[in-house]
Amino acid sequence: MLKWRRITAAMAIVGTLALIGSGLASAAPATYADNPYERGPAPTIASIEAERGPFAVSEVPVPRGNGFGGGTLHFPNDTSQGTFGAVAVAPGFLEPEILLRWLGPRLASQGFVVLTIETNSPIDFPAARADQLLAALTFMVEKSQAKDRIDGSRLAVMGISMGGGGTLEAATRKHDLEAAIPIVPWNLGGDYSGIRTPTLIIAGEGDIIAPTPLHARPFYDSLSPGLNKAYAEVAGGGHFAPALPNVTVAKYSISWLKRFVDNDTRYEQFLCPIPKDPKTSVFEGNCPHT
Ligand code: 9J6
Repeated sequence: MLKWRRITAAMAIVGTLALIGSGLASAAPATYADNPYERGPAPTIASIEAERGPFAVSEVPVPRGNGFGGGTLHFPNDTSQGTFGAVAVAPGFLEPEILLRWLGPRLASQGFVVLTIETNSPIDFPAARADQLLAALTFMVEKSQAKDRIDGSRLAVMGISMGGGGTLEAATRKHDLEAAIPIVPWNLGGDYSGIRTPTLIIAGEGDIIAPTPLHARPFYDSLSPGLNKAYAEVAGGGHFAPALPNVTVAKYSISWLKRFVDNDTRYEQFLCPIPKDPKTSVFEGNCPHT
């Protein structure tokens, strides 16, 4: 009996020490303890508009194969803060990867591993681009040079034009993606009510190749009412605006990825309430995000 008392007392001491220990741990930076996916300092308008975020990045070419046409892998050099979410980005019809490569370091320097892909064929339609976005994510997680830097449970897709159509198809097929960002999306048909992934559609007000009344707008309207979703139209933006570095595309893409891939609510301020941004001609969405 006495022996058991002693053991119980010893366990109580161990338990107390453990509690003191965890108390000390929670005195460490509150942000890290609250959200293990948070990366980088508190954001500001200047930080989401900047050409580069806080992480130095590396850029390595990826050869054709693995289900997509190769491309460029961009990743933060820092391995001290744990893993990052991963984002695959696809170009549009006839577009080479070089046209969207700017998004690689722009997003990766904020704390993501990014693969800007070349498509198998320049004339691949959106369904094939969806296959390739998903193949690129698998490659990133399983084989890429950055595989050890990636949290394979936090993946996202983006794309321009037919790559945006592919983004919508990829999210329709794969419900465990954390974020989807179709940019000036183009596709035939357009019922995306099956998407369960938070989706930000970025369109161009002056797009005459994928006119918003025929593409981005009905795609957005088809998304489920309960979905975390938003629709941002770049004021005066044409179809090829995203082929050059574009601050509006970048700042809301960074905010959406941070909010939904990293669950980083510090970025909610840039999305909700819906921005009154003179660089956008339309901005809609549901808030607050859940
Ligand atoms: O830039 C894009 O990916 C969409 C361009 C659509 C052009 C078109 O109508 O293609 C039909 C084959």
